[in-house]
Formats: sequence, C-alpha cells, structure tokens
Amino acid sequence: MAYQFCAASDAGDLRPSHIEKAMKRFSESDIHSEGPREHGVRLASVDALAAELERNGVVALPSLLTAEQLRGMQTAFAARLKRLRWNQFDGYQRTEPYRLMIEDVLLLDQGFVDLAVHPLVKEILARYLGPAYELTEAKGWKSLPTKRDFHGWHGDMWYDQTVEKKVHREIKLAMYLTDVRSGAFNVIKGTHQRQHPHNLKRAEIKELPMSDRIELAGPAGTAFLFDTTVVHRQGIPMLEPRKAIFYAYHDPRVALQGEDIYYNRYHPLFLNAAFLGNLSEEDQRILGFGNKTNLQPAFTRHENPPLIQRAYSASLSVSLRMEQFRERMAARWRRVLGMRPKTRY
Ligand SMILES: O=C(O)CCC(=O)C(=O)O
Repeated sequence: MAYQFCAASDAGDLRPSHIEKAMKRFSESDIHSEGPREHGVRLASVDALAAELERNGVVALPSLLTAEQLRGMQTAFAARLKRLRWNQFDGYQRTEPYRLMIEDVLLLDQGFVDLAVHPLVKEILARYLGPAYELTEAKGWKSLPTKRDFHGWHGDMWYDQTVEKKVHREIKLAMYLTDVRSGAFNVIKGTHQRQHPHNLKRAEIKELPMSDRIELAGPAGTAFLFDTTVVHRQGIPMLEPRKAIFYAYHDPRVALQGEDIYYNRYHPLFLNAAFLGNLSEEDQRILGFGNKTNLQPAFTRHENPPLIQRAYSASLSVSLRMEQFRERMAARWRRVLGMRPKTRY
C-alpha cells in the first residue's frame, strides 16, 4: 500500500494557530513514500523529526493519511458516538462529564491500523523507544464543549513508580478527526524526561515556563507525537466538540502501576481480522501479536456496576418477556385471521 502525505481536511481556510507555526513543519517533499510500507521514508527527514521529538518532547508530523483513509476513520468513529454502549448496542463509554470515550479504535476501520504502523511513525518510534516498543493502547474521545478546567497539566502515569527508578519512555501518537480551533492539545516543550510523570500541583504550575507552551490547533488529520512525560493537557476553553485519537507506545515489559493493572488498561489490543492483511513481522510485533505479558485471563472489572445498571438489567428482563408475550398473541391473531407473518427486517 502506498502512503501519501497529503492534506486531508474539511477545514476550508483553517490555519494552524500562531503558536503551532512555531513548530517546525515538514513539507511533502521532506518525506517520501515510494511504495511498500517498509520502504521509502527519507532517513534525513526522519532523523530531523526524531531529533525534534528528542529536543522538545513533541513533534508535529506531516499529513500521514489520504483523505479517503481519514474519511473512513471519521465515519466509523462517528458511528460509535451515536449512542452510549449498552447490551447489544455498540457505542461510547462515559465515565466523566466532558468526554465520550471510544476504546479500542483499531476495531473500527482500516485507517486506524494503517496509522498505528505507519512507516514514518515506526521510524521515529524505533529511534526514540528502541526496538522493543509496542502499541499498548489505542483509543479516542469526543471532548464536549466546556469552559471548565477539568483536565489539568500533567505527565501520563503508567509504570510502577515504586519499583521503576528510571523515568521510562512512552510516546503517544495523536490525531484529530475534526478541525480543532479551540481546546487543542497544549504542551510545555522541553519538560519531558525530567521527572516521573504526575499531575502537577498548583505550585509546580506556577513555575512552568509558559513562553514554551505550544498549542497544536489544526485541521482534521493533524498528527503529532509526544513523550508522555512532557507537561501537557487538553486546552481550555473547548468551544466546539473535538474528536481525537491517542495511541500509546511503550515497552510492554516495564512494570505497570497498580491502578492500570486493576482496570486492565493495557490489555492486549483488541483487533479486527478484516484489517490485519499485509502486516509485516515488525507490524505484528508492534501490535503485540502473541504477547501475553499484560494479559489478565478471565478478567472482569473489580468494581460493581452502579445501581442504575442493575435497574436497567431488571427492566430489560421484564420488557423481553412482555415482547415475547406480545409476539405470541400477535401470531395467534394472525393465524385466526389467516394473515401472513410479518418480518422485522
Ligand atoms: O485531549 C487532550 O488534548 C490531552 C490528552 C492527554 O492529556 C493525554 O492523552 O494524556
């Protein structure tokens, strides 16, 4: 499959914010794609992008996907956002007021998998994370408009800081699925790899070098990589809904923090067989094929679902019995009246 580095946006004349312009942007001619996934990424440009990531803890990428790939992802993502997940209805999860979460986006569309193992992404990740990294989480969310500061400055906590003395490397690949003018990803460049990641306290926030703040606004398809120890946050205010995906790559052998084991956050990826054609051995490794390190067999969540779930389940049982009864009565009347049975679909 050939990869094109093209603008894939419904943004009209949307321009990156002035802060984003400060980021070094790479043009189509900097990075070439010349056929198969594994070839054709110009090494000089890859080195420059990797060096920028190393220096700033964040780097904006050239457009990675075709307009068609992006459209497929947007359509599949929007379909999952139609309703809350319940019983046989797929949908989003909601555990907080301002975000609708879609777990396991690799199930949704080919584009999500293509992005995960994009040659440019792999080249940069290999330089930054070494040869043993895997994709350990692939999710996205729709952020709802709010002026509330619900998601403060932080580094992402994932490894067990009680046993791991080293500041471990993890990279997130982010991509917007909508044009983002407000509530963009914000980062303080150069703050990565300095300390174990955590939620920053008020006193620490006061000390942040705000002149190094970068705000990554941009059209749908805008993609960037960041070291998750870099101080970052979702921007405020969020004036219109924002859809974005975030993939986390790290070495799966590093001991996970207790909270993430409890919630089984870094379970082996859930994948869709339809999208797994033509994967190289390296792609299979990155997607964690056959790696059971973080598998928790027969996992069920430890918390009890809320009372409302039990009320729903009870009312579902009652309504299924009532529906069965109604169908039996309707069938009886159709027989008496000599009518043909109706199909539902
Ligand atoms: O949604 C955003 O812009 C911020 C994402 C974030 O903080 C994270 O992925 O850790």
